[in-house]
Amino acid sequence: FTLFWSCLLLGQSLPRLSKIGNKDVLLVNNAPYLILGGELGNSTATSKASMSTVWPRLKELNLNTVLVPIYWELLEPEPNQFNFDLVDELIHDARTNNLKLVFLWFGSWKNSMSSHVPAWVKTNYKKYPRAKDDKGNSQEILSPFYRTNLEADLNAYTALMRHIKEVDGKENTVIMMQPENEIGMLPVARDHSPLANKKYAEPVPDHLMEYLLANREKLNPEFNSIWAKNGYKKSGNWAEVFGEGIATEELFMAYYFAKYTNSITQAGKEIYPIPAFVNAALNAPGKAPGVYPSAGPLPHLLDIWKAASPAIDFYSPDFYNPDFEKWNNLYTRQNNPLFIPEHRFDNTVAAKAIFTIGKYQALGFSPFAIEQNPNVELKPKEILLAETYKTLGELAPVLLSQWGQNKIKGVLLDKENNTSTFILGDYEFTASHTHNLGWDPKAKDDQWEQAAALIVQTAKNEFYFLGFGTSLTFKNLKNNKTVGILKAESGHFENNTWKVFRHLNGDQTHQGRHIRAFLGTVSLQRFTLYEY
Ligand code: N0T
Repeated sequence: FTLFWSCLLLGQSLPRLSKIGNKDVLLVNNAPYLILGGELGNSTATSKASMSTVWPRLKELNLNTVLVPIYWELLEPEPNQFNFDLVDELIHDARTNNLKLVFLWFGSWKNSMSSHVPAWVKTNYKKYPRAKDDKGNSQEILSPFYRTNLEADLNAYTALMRHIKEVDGKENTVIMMQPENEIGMLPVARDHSPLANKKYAEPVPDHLMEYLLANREKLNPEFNSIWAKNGYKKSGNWAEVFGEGIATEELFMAYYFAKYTNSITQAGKEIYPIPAFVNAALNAPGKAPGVYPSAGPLPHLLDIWKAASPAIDFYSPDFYNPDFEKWNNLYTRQNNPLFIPEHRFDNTVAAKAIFTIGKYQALGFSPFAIEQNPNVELKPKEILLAETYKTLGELAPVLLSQWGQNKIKGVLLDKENNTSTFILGDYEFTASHTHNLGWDPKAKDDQWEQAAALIVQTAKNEFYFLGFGTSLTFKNLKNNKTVGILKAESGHFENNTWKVFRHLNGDQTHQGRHIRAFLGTVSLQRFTLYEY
């Protein structure tokens, strides 16, 4: 069965990636879909009882999608004996709760380690060899260089995909797959097992060299500089082409991790071709390969990953690091679709969901450990996320109708970056943190709570604004006239129809000078502008 034929037979109704204008979009049941997601903590989805209080919590948070691990050790407790009970319960309960699923395959690797492989793999380390450090010590990391490891993982993953196809091929509750989780090499930059050593001394594979040469003009600068330093050598072993040292060792590992993961993904897609992505633990700045989990799909390795893993649709950053915008900019180069499968569930997630969808028109956003403690009352950060997802969900049809046409902008504001300008149609907007208005005593604080807004243009002078902690002022770039507010309303959508809650004027627009929403709660507004 080739990928081509399974696509044809299953028809054009499976979840798939497409484009609207110049942006990627996920199609689910043939319609554009925005993932308002959350990822479960690692051990939550291991029993029906454990999930029972979680489902209502996910509904309270207004998620439309939940990212859930499938654990190899529980799926295949004995070789080739599969237990699909958990998978079936998850699909059934997700449907009952009107939620979609993204499955995370905790297979060979989970946060670098092979902690989720079945006991029969763990204990049979002769048959399923481990990566070794430079002193020959085995790590609890399956070596990507051994066919037996690949075949065992591939056998389980394809059994899973076959099962999903069988039980969900029509309904499409499962919309994407994440093969493996945060792949990474530790505690040294490369595997020193016998086969790894052998491969390291062999020539860089031809097809990788061909890819790099063909894409030479578009290579990411961080990778390009490694290759450039060694004079863009076209052949030789890894150290000859890229230079001696840990930077090259990381490239080498990235290639073989990517190739292994690609084989699994490709085999899964031949059975059931839904989108697949791989996530990365971002490297802590200033740390060396081997110290941080290395060789995953990190920005400086994406050229290698792309060359070796054509079956993987995109690569995603997990956020436990600062510099949100910087990393997202790195992950949106070379047309990589942006999806945030994990962000630490801190007080900033609501702002970042709004910003990510506004600025990048990302496929979606998903805080990690979304369920928190489902038995206690919602905390402020959870309430704000719930309001954000509800409002984004209502605005989604409008957003998706303007997707990829330069009609949507997003801003993320704090004390350091407290204003931002952007252009929509004839207008230049200035977005400013509401603490700049000087009315809030908190403006004197050292840190400002993060504010965010997205603005979508729906007609020449008509816009929707969604967010908090932001004020907007305007300039017309086409003429020298002053821009005023013709009308401003807060409201919401009911069955895709705009319902006005309040007509906003007076103090709420600073007597016609700005559009704004204070911190603390999500506001959805529609406004029109005019010139005088
Ligand atoms: C993430 C999560 C889960 C100060 C950590 C992040 C999830 C995995 N790993 O809770 O384990 O399955 O994908 C690793 C980054 C931590 C960096 C802390 C920096």
